Amino acid sequence: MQFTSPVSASRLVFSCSFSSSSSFKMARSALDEMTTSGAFNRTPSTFRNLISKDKASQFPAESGRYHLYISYACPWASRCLSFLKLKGLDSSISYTSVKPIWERTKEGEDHFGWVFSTPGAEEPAADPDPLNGARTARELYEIASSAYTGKYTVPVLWDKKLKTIVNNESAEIIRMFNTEFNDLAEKPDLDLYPAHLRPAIDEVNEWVYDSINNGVYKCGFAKKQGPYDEAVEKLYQALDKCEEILSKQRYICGDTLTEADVRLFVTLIRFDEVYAVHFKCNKKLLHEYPNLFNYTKDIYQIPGMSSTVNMDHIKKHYYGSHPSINPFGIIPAGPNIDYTSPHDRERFSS
Ligand SMILES: N[C@@H](CCC(=O)N[C@@H](CS)C(=O)NCC(=O)O)C(=O)O
Repeated sequence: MQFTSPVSASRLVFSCSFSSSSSFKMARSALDEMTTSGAFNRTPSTFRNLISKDKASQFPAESGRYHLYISYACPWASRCLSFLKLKGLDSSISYTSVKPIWERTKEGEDHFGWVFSTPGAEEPAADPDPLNGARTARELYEIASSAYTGKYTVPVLWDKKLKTIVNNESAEIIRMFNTEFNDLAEKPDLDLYPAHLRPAIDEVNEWVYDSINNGVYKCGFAKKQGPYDEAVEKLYQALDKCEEILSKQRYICGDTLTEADVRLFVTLIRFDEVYAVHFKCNKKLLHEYPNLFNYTKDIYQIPGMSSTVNMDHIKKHYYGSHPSINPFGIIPAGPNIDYTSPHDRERFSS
């Protein structure tokens, strides 16, 4: 996915996209995003406004004004939560996770999606919607726009003041968290998208997104052998390329942690526990790649990062929310990898 150039924050940019295979008013999920050849085809996010450090903008960076709705299961939402933690934005930007398993979002409709916990219910790491009392993520989109017909995805970056969705595209949310809240951040000097590394980061993001982040979904959601074979081949070529790069340097773009590492990490941490089985990415397991495996541990052990990984939510969600792939919702027992164990990545530090 390409990061689009900054959109004017003084204008609410809203557009709807429809895949040719879906009917106009029907609520859709990722499971419906198929081409006629049986390949998974992700549609773009639609709310694309930007928060700015410019106090005169429509969405100025202010403490306490914005809320991040996430699912701990979701890799895209987790990269936003990772930035929130790494930059030290906990006291300025609040967040809530939905429940891990999709439920019916409206009586009499076949759409299944994210739902919030209910007050009093014991749901570890999932809470009721503290702002709008919404039962579903779908309701947030309906509050923000009565004309919305896209998917009801997380992450959602919510403006408490204007009671609307600012942005639902993680690639943009992480950039805003990186730079626009520096007056409020505990780590204003941490720049995960520094100017001198931007071309390298953009280049890595492009192939990592296509072949790995989205690539695992293309493997898992393929409905024909051909698209699966193609996706799996690209996935393993890209993983081999990462392994090679990481045999020479600590991080994917050199000797410092960048946005590209966070984007890669969210897929790697889910790989052996979920994608290998659920999405049929089993040609080789992550822990069979020495550099990639140690790299994943290295990033997991950065202060704040482990709090973004809730393996219980991750496993419950994938295995429990895609009945076309796993009809009985059985959650496999293993492999329960310990990412807190020692790694060898310090060998690259000077
Ligand atoms: N491009 C979006 C993708 C977000 C996305 O696809 N989220 C998934 C969860 S992993 C979702 O909410 N899916 C709901 C659905 O398909 O109905 C982003 O990166 O922010």
